[in-house]
Amino acid sequence: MNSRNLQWLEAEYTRRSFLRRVGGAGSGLALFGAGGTVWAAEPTSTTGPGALQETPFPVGKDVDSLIRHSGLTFETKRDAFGTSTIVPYERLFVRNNLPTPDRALVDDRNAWTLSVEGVARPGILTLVQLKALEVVTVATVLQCSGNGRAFFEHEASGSQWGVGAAGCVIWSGVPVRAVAEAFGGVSRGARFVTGTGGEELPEGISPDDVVVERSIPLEKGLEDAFLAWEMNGEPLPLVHGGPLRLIVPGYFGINQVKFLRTLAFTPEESSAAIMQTGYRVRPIGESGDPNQPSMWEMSVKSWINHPSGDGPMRSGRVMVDGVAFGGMRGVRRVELSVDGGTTWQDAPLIGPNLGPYAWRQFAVPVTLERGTHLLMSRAVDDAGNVQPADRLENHRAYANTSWRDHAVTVEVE
Ligand SMILES: Nc1nc2c(c(=O)[nH]1)N[C@H]1C(S)=C(S)[C@@H](COP(=O)(O)O)O[C@H]1N2
Ligand SMILES: [Mo]
Repeated sequence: MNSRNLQWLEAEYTRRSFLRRVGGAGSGLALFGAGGTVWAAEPTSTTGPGALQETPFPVGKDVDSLIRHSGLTFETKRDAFGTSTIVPYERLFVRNNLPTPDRALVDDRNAWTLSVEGVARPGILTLVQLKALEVVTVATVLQCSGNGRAFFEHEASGSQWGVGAAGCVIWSGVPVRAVAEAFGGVSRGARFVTGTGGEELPEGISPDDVVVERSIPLEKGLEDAFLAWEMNGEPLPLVHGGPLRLIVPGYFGINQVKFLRTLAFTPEESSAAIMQTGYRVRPIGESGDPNQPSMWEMSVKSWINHPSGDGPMRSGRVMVDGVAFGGMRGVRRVELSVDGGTTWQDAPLIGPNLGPYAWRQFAVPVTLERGTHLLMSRAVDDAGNVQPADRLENHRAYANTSWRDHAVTVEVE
């Protein structure tokens, strides 16, 4: 089997949660059987005006700030990012390939164990022990590979994310390098750092078909990847991978393995489907192949958050704001167009610079007269790379950075 299983799982989950909601056959059905990790066991948020009793938003999420694509995928609305750089837990997007593990996972965080392989002396460390090794605090953009998929035209399967499968978050954790050193150093021949998620896997399917296991180049892993237990000042929430998660600054979301159980220094990339054939950039209609580019490094991108284009506006002065990031490097500047990309003006960066992996926000006041306006932003990274006008067409609709696609249409009355 191949990575199609992941889509099957999501579709199957959505079907079953629907059956559960309407109380028909399959009511209360556990996707993975007894003792399994069942989304149905996840407490749901039912407060707030937009809350629906039967919509399983992860606990504590602000239902008015999120778009629910499925029981496993929640997107931040364009107008819910605000202008203070960090996206709080309540508004941060969620993307799970598998059902979120049971809350029991975070009952005793410090007892969580991490198995370390491909080092001189393989072994296990508890979270308490990891916390005593070394600590770094880093702000990064967490972004799903499929963010911007909704703007592709070939009807790629998967969540139809607009701009909101992304957020800027501050993490604390221990460098991968320090963990390797604690076990006597990386084994000879290792070329990758491979992280394995801690979800319970369904029976009767080969683990490789469903496990969330990803590899990144060893140099990157030793340079600045780390294992995080804290997010935005709080113990890492369960839906975001608590108790422990791999963070690879500047890389796409899929590499940020949640519920990290194993950290291995390996000679080859993981044999998991999501590494071998999934998360590969490939021409439309072609199947996944290990020779195609893997979804690793992100590149320069920006978009406008306000005005969001939802509903008509009054004519006059309006503050246009949005976010910009370089992916693997900082942002040099951002430009704004209010005439569909014909002319551009400078969009000053506001707020703190939290390092090359964080996003910057920009804000520029403009005056909009009555009529229809097409607004867009275009960022340039520290190396001079310019955000492109057009997306790279690809089968899975990944890595959309097109400034045209991310434009907002504003009706002014
Ligand atoms: N263990 C595990 N890690 C995972 C996933 C998952 O399903 N399981 N999803 C990945 C994907 S595709 C993305 S985009 C990010 C989403 O992170 P978030 O849910 O914290 O926003 O986590 C990644 N890490
Ligand atoms: Mo993702």
